Amino acid sequence: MVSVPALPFPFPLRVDEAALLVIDMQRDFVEPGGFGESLGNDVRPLQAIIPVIADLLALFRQQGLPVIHTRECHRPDLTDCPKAKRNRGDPPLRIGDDGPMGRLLIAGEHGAGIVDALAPIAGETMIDKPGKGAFHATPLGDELVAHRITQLVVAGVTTEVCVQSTIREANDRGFECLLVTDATESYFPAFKQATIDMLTAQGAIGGWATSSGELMEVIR
Ligand code: TIU
Repeated sequence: MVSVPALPFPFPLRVDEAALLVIDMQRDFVEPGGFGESLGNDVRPLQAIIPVIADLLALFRQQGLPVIHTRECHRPDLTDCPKAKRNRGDPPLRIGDDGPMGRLLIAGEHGAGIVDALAPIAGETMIDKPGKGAFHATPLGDELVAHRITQLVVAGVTTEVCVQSTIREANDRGFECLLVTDATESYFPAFKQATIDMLTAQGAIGGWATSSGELMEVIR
């Protein structure tokens, strides 16, 4: 066990039981013309975390530690997309509609792919998820148990939507989560901070938070 400086108190990292979980770093959320922009968001601020996640990926790969990526996406026939999700709000383009990067949030389309700088490499796990939380209707939980992973270092977008949902799902399943604060971003800065505050309050009721610098120094 090694101790990572974190909020609300040091995270007891068990390196042999930890994985890096990179959530939904897809063009659809961080590039113009995708799902995130169709919801009315300025997606550009999210691009700032790409180099930070690239550094985390490089270190985990160099150390031979497991890496898991997720993509929020749906089958082309939308059978795994609830009407309540697709019909929400009044966006110009909905899930499955044609956009400049292909059909929004549809598996296999360019927009649903991971940004080039963070592309998975051979041996890394990819979880396609129809929900916000990465455990809902996916094999993630079974994969973690099979590989004896008990701790998740969490990065990706967006902090208060898919990242927070996933951390809460993980927490209820007995996994310990360390959120890397400069490796996650939201379209709403106040929501990012509120998420960090909510998760780490009450003695890490949802999990811990640290910076990439502090984490990487300990792992190195
Ligand atoms: N809209 C928003 O903030 N997020 C999502 O729809 N999905 C994820 O967070 N991945």
